[in-house]
Amino acid sequence: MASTATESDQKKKPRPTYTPGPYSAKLTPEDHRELLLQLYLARYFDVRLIKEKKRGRLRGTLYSSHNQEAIIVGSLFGLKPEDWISPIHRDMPAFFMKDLRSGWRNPDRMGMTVQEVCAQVWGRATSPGRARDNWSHIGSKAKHIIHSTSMLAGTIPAACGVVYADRMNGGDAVCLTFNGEGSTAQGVFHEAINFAAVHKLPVVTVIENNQWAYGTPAELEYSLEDFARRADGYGIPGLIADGQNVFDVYDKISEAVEWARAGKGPSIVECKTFRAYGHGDHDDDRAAKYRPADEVEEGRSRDPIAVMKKLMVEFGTLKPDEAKEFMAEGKGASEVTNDDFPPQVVDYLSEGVEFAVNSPEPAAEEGGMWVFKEGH
Ligand SMILES: Cc1ncc(C[n+]2csc(CCOP(=O)(O)OP(=O)(O)O)c2C)c(N)n1
Ligand SMILES: [Mg+2]
Repeated sequence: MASTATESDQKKKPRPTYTPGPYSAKLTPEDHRELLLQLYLARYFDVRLIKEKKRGRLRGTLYSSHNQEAIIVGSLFGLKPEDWISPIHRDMPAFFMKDLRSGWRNPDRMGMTVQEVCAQVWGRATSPGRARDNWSHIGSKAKHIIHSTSMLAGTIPAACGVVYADRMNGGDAVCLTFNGEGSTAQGVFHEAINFAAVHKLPVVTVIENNQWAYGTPAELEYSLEDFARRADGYGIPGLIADGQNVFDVYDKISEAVEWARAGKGPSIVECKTFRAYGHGDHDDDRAAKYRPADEVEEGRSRDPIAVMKKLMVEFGTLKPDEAKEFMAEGKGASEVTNDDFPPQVVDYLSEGVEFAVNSPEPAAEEGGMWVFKEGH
């Protein structure tokens, strides 16, 4: 491309490729650094668990959020501690990343601990569900996290009830529900959002459009390109965010959250992304057959960590040399090592992993307990 600017001119005037929006423009350099660390943390959770499984210390299916971390991090960052969330199988880090902004080791933080979440993944007696189920089937009323169900879109009606009650009690909490684009075809998705729209409930529905629902491509799930258009049918706003860009996610979700908190009702925010691997790790080999290799390569080409580093360098909040440190971006679990992550990220998650590995399994006689009221 022809350009009259010399190289030194360009160095003097770095041009951001992305203009911060009304909310992200107010983020401080410290916020940028925290966001980047959180992206690393979400990624490290993913690759560490895959490594743990490969070395035989972990059993059960893993549902990777690799390449989708900017959605988790960017959407949680703008919430107040008392806001509610309902993560699903793709958002496992969200359970311990909620309210991380108030201090990773803050005992009063309104999020689950990394120990609780790891114990859940390992199916140990110390997990919130005492190993009755694994992965995302957890929640915490105290920390304002709606218990995840296996029924896709099933947490949206629960979210409606939670915020309806909160409003009646004089609260102003917002609930962020996370959903894959495939789940938007569920009947309950429509019923719940219609209810939220009619009652102007503060429910923000995040659609993580990763282009696939198990083996079904997006074009066989919905006849329009933008899943945000689902909002039109309910007369509510439908926003679209670049799901690889944490700043854009933060902006669009913050706009939706402010709208909801002001009493204007629900909205949908579609975050466009790409599912980097199989539906779960049991599907990795099959997914490589049903998805064209060039589509996968293209889908993984905008790693959210790399996108954020590039923007931070352009904004002047990360030095070019610093951007070359901790090169986790673009690497799968088998290529990446602990040296590719900031030490505080490795240390923090390792505390959770070691807690889980050293926790006991529940006693066999617990198996029949708490199904019916004990003692009857
Ligand atoms: C009501 C319902 N139908 C089917 C399933 C089985 N199932 C679990 S995840 C999944 C695909 C979900 O795709 P999407 O909503 O796009 O989320 P993604 O996995 O891509 O993040 C399916 C079909 C389910 N859990 N609930
Ligand atoms: Mg999907």
